Amino acid sequence: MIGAPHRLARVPLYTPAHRTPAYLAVNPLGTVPTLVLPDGETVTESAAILLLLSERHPEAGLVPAPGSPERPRFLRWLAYLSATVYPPTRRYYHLADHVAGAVAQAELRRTTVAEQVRLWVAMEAAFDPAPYLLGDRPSALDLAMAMIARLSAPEAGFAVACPKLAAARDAIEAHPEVAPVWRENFPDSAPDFAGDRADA
Ligand SMILES: N[C@@H](CCC(=O)N[C@@H](CS)C(=O)NCC(=O)O)C(=O)O
Repeated sequence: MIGAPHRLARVPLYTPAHRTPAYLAVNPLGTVPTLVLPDGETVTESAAILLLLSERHPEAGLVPAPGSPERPRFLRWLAYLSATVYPPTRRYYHLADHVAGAVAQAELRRTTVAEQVRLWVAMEAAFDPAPYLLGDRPSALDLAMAMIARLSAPEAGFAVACPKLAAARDAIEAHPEVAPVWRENFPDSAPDFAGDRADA
């Protein structure tokens, strides 16, 4: 959406190529995304990457300008997604990092899914997308929300619990500049994806 020149290096997660010494030297946690700037500075944390890229390319209009009426809402919910929704989203895929044993992990899975639903429902109540979260223009908030929504536990039934957010997610995923990227990274993001069903 910004159109700036870049080189994309794919880090296939959950494969032997994941957590190689070479990648851990760039990002010690081995997570994605990581942005390496032309001067060699490394930036992790998706919210920081979105803010930095938007700051360096204001012409893309992906972040409401300081002082604009949309700015507080944008900052609040970007931080919410990053600091509050992302942790249980990631935990769901790493239960064994938190507790040992099948019984404890099943219980943690259940409470993690319930937490995800509670957090999404709170965000759902705060938005009336038209069609994007902040109105008729897409913003970095849509990208952050759609990305984390796609990673939500299938049992959380995101689209059923949060139809307004799901509509905004569908709008940004259909954006002509986003759709090809999404298809490549989230091949299951078709409308009939099982993750959209509460009973999945
Ligand atoms: N706080 C980080 C979280 C990044 C994160 O957890 N990324 C996931 C993929 S979306 C990941 O790398 N998972 C693989 C792993 O944790 O090993 C951010 O906001 O960018």
